[in-house]
Amino acid sequence: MANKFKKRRDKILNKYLKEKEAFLIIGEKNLGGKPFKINSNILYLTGIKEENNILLLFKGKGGKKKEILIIQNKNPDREKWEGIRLGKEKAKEISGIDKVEYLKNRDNVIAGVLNKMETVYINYKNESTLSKKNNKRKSFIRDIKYNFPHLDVKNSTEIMKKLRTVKDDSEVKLIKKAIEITKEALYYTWENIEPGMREYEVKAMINYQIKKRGAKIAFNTIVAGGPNGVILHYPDGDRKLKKNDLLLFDVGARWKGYSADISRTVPVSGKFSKSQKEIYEIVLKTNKQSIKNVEVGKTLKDIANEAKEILKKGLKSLDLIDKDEELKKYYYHSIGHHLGLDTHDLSFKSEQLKERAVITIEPGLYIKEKDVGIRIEDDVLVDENEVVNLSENIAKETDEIESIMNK
Ligand SMILES: [Mn+2]
Repeated sequence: MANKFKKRRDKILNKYLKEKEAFLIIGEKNLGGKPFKINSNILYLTGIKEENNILLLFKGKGGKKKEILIIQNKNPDREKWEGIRLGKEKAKEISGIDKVEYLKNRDNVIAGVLNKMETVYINYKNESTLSKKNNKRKSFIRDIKYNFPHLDVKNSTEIMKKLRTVKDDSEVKLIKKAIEITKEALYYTWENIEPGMREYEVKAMINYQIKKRGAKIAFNTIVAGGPNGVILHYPDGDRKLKKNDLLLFDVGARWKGYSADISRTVPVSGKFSKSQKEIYEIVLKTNKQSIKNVEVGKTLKDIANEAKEILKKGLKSLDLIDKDEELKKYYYHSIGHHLGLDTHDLSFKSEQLKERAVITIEPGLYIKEKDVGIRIEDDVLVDENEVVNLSENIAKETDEIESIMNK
């Protein structure tokens, strides 16, 4: 079996690099307070989960394809504190890259290649973002620009987006597994919710169910009861759940790097009230129709506009709005995003969907006066000639949810 990471690198080498062009990805910790997560581009291209690694792909004279991976030095003293480092042999085995070097030789290795190149693609946006915050990656990129002034420096992100918005089979399989674990965690939690519990208890319960299954938490789980459901990124809460509350979950397991992203809204009592159900059905209808509306060639914006029409109609039928413009009072986010190694995966917002894209569809309604916040989110594969709802097995009909909760 050909190494899938090698296949991905080959795409870059074959399709995007000309003679004397190099492609350089610098991995680093995700800064800015987020939980530790490996640079997803490095992971995508090498399968290696260590931080600070550097991948260098290039075409030498005559278009000869070459790859070098630079990894953390073995360091027995540091390893006592931080854990075992991969080392060359393991790195070769996982990535399928024959030439692996240690970071201590970084400058020589890179100079040896870049001196012979004319163009280098690097992961940075532009000059102004480079001067903003300082970190290892940015100072390294500045050094490259300074030390190799002959190079034409281009942004590698466009190439990565093109690759990553089209999922291969192994990626879809991992997303499916992440969805399956998310489903099991949701169902366990629904069966065990009781009025009087605090939001944080429910959150701990669902996160534990995910971790228990060997997965990671893809993003900060949202568990928002009653009036808190209208806050889109509701942070950790301690509301004591009331019998008549709706409870909104936005949750995803991460399996081998790949994220699920699922939202469901359930009644704490195990039974939707009549008025909750009326609003729920509008969101559900929008969710289902929007999934049907997904197709190759459309943009997420097209799908969002179609969704808005359904939401408006529904709200009018319940006399919650009179005019179209009033929709934004009750619905104030986009319809979805690409999903993959990042929960909000690399993508072009305005680009037409391609075959094998995986996106979320997540309409909602947030009616403050009624203490009602509802979002129903599924993960969808845009496959050849059809749309596959990867999370179709996670209950979203009101009677299905009620029967799970009353088990
Ligand atoms: Mn989402």
